[in-house]
Amino acid sequence: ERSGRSFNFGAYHRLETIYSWMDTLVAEHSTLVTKLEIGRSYENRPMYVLKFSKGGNKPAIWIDTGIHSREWVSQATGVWTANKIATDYSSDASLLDNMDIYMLILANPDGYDYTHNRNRMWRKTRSENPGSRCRGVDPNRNWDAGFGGPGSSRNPCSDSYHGPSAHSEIEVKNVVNFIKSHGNFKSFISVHAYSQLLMYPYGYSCNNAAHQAELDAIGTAAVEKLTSLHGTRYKVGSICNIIYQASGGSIDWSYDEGIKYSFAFELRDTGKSGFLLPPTQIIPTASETWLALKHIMEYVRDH
Ligand code: ING
Ligand code: ZN
Repeated sequence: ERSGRSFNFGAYHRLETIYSWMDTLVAEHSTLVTKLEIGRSYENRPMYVLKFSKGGNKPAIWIDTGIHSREWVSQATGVWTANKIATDYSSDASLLDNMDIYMLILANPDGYDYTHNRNRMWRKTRSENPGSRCRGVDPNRNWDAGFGGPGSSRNPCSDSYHGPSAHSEIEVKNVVNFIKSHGNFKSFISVHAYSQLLMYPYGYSCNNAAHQAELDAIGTAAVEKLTSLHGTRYKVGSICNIIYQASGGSIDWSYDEGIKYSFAFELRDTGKSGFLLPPTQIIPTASETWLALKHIMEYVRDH
């Protein structure tokens, strides 16, 4: 009863509902979509990656949503996008003739469950911090890229706590292991909310990345397409220059690993509703974001 046709993409769903929707998606598009478990979370929840592939192991694009649990439009956009890829790209010639797409929709499953059951504003993982009453590490300050530097906190009670060491969080480590063992990712895209930004490295430094001009041009063109749908205005720039200095972020890590096309989105809105974006905005947000994602993915395919 949770088929692609009856699932409500315009609502926020609990973790278990998203897990079971994944199985339906795989069942309905079994020649295109497979579900991989890349590991378990701190609280032992499976971390599922949806692989969209027409066969073989092609150069690949990574998309994660929900690394910060309270940014609900991110996970919801991930669900809509996965369905879009499965339904649009099943039969016709497409991107998937040349590339595979991997989507981690619930990048922080323990946090996501916590935002439904305990605290809607929870951002971090749920790991215990020895010697502190406060739980959790910011999973976007925990990557081995300027780890522990400016824009991250050494206080376990802070929402930007970087953790005891790089990749201390099993949720981060699982992604690192997966990306490294695959070895052929060309693009790494991480989806947050909110602020309406499309960002590229670096966050740990305010110096330009080696490919700054190219990344800026891709981002600017992607955002033009995004805006064309509903008029939503986005800004484009490096993390440090456009939002704030932040060390230990995922796209800085992927970029320094050699994945040139590393981007992070901040979806709607600009603060009116913030993390509590009304569900009526999920489909408009996902639809416009898709135009930007498609632009980046097609560029990556052609370069
Ligand atoms: N913003 C991001 C954060 O982690 C960011 C901004 C993105 C920083 C990518 C570093 C790298 O603070 C939100 N809303 O979480
Ligand atoms: Zn975030």
